[in-house]
Amino acid sequence: MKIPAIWQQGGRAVFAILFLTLLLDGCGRPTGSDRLKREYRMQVTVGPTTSWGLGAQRFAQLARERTGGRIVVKPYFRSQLLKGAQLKSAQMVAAGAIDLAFESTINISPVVPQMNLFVLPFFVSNYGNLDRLEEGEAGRMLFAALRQKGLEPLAWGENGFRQLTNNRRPVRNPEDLRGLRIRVVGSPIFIDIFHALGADPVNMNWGDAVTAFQQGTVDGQENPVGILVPVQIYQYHRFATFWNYACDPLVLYWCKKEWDAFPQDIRTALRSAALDAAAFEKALVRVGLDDGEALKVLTKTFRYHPLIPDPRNFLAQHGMEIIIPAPADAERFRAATRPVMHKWIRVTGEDVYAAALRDLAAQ
Ligand code: X2X
Repeated sequence: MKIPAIWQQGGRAVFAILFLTLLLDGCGRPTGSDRLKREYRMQVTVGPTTSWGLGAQRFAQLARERTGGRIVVKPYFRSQLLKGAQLKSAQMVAAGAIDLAFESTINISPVVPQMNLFVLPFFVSNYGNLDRLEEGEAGRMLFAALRQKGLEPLAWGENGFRQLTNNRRPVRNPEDLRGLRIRVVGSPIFIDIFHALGADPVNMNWGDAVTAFQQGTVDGQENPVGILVPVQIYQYHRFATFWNYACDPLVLYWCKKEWDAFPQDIRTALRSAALDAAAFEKALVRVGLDDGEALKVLTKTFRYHPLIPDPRNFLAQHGMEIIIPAPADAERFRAATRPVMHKWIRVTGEDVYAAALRDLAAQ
């Protein structure tokens, strides 16, 4: 039988376009007979062996188990889906180009400026405060702000308190920081903080940062131990200042349009998977740095025995000098960054800041 020419050419093209449209359809319009995608792509900024990366893998595993294999989440590490541009993740997930992310609040802050709350210099400073903010009115406001931008938050995770390391000298006070070239993330509050402290900040993506440490093009950096231990920061830097100057929660969030289209049973299963994976991940990053609660949670609830129960000691054993600033020096760091604090409260939102103060006061 002779196939009409129109069907052979134009028809085939239309067919191909239809097929591609179905295949490439963005967030919120799943493909396939059960309207679910074969794979949901998750953006993760760092590598798989960090606590953050382990949390992402645990979520993928629990998501598969609790949905009976219907939801397959694949983590893409080191901002691979963004070609390294970590600050673009919230924008890409909101647009549906990426399904979900396990992401630092710092990297969300270009889309949700309220997230700067946690990096107001020397504001949060301990786990009790951090928990009060996440569980309190401020946390609810931040999750509402995410929803407004098209992102459905499932759980708070944690990168941790950010600590300073460098290869020049022990940093105990603002004078010691003077002139040090410090790699910071590309969010502008970090440039402001390190300028105020007299350092010479340079911003770059995390992927480039690791190369910069290796090549010694920067003197130092600031990141939590859940990242610093796996990247073996002691190979590049001799001094570590534990000053809890900024905190860095993670949020596991999904493209809201896609999320809203899931059946209720899937949403329930995924939310419980996210909460459990995040609780595990939080305990991992806190172990050895809190009052002992994290180790209890890991061993009792998750039956998991961390390889490195005391990360500060581990860094010291690998040749690092650990510095904990004396209270008077800590106060001088705080005083030097006070103008930055005032400027960035306005960017964060006076309302969120006021809610945070109420959360902290409600002991
Ligand atoms: O870039 C960083 O320093 C990192 C990995 O901590 C974040 O994603 C904010």
